Amino acid sequence: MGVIARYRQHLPVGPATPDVDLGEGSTPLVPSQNIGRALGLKHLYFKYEGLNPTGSFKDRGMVVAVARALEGGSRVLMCASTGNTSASMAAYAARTGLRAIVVVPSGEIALNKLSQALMYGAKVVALKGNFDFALQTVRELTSHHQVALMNSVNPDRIEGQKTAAFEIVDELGDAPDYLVLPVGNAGNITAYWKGFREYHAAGRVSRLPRMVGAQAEGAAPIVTGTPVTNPKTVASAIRIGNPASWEGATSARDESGGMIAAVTDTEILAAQIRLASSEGLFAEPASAAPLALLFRLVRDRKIERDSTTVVVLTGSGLKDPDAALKNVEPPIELDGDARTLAKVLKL
Ligand code: AN7
Repeated sequence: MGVIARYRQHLPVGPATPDVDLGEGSTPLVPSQNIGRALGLKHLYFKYEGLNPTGSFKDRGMVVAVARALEGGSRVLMCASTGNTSASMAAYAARTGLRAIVVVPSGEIALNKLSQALMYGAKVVALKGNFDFALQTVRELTSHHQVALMNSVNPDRIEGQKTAAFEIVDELGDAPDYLVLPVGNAGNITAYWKGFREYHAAGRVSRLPRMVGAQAEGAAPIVTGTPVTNPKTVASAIRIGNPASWEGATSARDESGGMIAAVTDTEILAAQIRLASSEGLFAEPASAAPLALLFRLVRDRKIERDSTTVVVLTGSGLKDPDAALKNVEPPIELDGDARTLAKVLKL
């Protein structure tokens, strides 16, 4: 069952909305086995969004936005993307027979994300410039042509993405104390906050979580309070200098008593390896940013031991193996038999 069927009564869909479904959502909320204990946190969970059909959380919002675009008679979909949005949009367009055009910053997106968009049959334009320029260009074009804009400035995207907050509550029985997630274009933090508030208004939770957002130091406009002209980080998914949902992010932060802070690329890559090698969870660099921030908050004693914390792992590590492989030992090259193998392994 996809998110539309599971949360229909909370979404802007009606009897005339087409049934679009790739089985997105219902991702595992994995209790930490090792990191929580090492940090002294009793209730640490990972929301493993990399298990969505195209490997990131984007599918939750995309399924709703594509269903609504179909309902409204759109034939052509377009987005700017650091990779995951384009992969997701291309998949749902393929599924529904719509044309997909994706605009990505040339040379700036992970190869596996690009291969997804191409395999799903999208027309891919690698535009010179960064993501912010790509988004500006796509917004301008879609305002003059019969092409549906599928970035998270499309409110249907936010509606679908809020279902992740519902799932966490439905599983834990209440909202967590802290929800920690990466912030790029800031649609997701906006969506989670909306989801928690809606469940609160419906009496489904007794409290609201503190929303904690992580940006990369070289791409931290919300932390510094000014757009970044030339954003830089290893986490290409959140290499964004002027987030479209800036205000949604600061509202979520301020209304929840949370924070948005920056972590360095070194911290991100260290958190990514630790997550993979001590929990068996491989997430892309952007998804490791919130874990890196959590390490720092625990060190600074900003999180209580008995609090419930959920870290959102927004995308699969398989999306961008190149970024990860720079930090692990390469395979042992061997030309030999069982005896030499045993010797090399010191068994
Ligand atoms: C893995 O695909 O912006 O703050 O164009 O792919 O809601 O933007 C991706 C963003 C976090 C940030 N983690 O979420 C795109 C794009 C991963 C991501 C984010 C992205 P937002």
